[in-house]
Amino acid sequence: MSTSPQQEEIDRRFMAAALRLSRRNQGRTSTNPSVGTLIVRNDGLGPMIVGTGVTAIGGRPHAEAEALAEAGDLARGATAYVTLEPCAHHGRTPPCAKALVASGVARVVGAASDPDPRVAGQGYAILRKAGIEVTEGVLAAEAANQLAGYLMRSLKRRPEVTLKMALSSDGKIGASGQGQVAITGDAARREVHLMRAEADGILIGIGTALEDDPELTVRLPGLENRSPVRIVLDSDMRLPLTSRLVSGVKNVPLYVAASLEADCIRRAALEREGVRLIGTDVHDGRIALPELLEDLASLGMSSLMVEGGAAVARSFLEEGLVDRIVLFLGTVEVGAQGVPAPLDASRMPPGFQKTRQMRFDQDDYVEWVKAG
Ligand code: AOF
Ligand code: ZN
Repeated sequence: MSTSPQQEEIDRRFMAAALRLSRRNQGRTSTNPSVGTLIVRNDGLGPMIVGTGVTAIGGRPHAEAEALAEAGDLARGATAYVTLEPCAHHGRTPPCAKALVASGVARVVGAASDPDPRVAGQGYAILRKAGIEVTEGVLAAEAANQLAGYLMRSLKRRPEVTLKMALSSDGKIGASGQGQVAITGDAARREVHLMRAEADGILIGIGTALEDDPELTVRLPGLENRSPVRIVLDSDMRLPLTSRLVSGVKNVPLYVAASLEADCIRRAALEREGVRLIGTDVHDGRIALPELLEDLASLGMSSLMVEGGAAVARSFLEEGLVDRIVLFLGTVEVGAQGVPAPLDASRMPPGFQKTRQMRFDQDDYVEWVKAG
């Protein structure tokens, strides 16, 4: 059945709302994606939302179950907007496709297809077989962006990697020997914390850990409990037991990725503090990143933010392991003692496309995403 241009517009509007809703639990549902569902009725007075759902913290119940429970009998004859194809498998919860059929919805509008082999088209097929009208692919690109971590982990067995950097007006990312240098303002800092809240992990190198002694937590009012797992690349396990990263381990998990041959006494000391070790291969003093990413994916991480420093950023870029680059361009000048950024803000790396540009007070924000 073909959809009228007016209906297509309505579909895009509600799918955009479902995608916004799905952000609520982004970073808290792994290994499940955070999905949004709206149940919308139109009884002649214009469309009305009668049920909303988002994948629950921890991944279950799924979004559809929540939205259908809220809609109750009002779901009969309604349209369901789902940001991901409804599941078709009996997992820890019954299949959402069957719950949609049982609810009596007349139409399902989906954004992304689910690559999970237990679903992979079968969710939509169950709906169609039951006589439900299905429209797929509405706001597919936006959904792919929103679900990028889940899709990357499902298809490539690694988390989606966002490289985030703050660059001074003279192209520096900090200054050696001076600890943390404020390059951007408060509004940009808050955006970074929001990005952290939506990620599953934040990664830095030992150089940054020693230089800045960061906490790498989310410190936004109301989102303090949304800090993702922290990971330090530290092949020789030099991270001090007195660092803020180690001190905060009771509240937010900390992983140290270290050489399999690193000192076992240091290892025991870190583990006693509650730090978790990931043994990695090291080639020429560098941790083997593809293997590490695979390990992080098997620990359940779908999205990873790489926050510093220059050497780590360069390694991820050189190995083609960056999917998204977020640059905050500050107005501060750092000067000659500064550490040069591993890339030029005026030159987008080949293979990337600009997807967003924003402003946070005096600071510019640019987002580049790997094409394809
Ligand atoms: C949905 N709605 O809200 C989500 C879905 O371990 P399980 O049983 O929870 O299944 C995990 C799979 O469920 C996951 O790989 C993906 O295919 C799907 N996620 N599906 O219908 C949702 N989060
Ligand atoms: Zn489901």
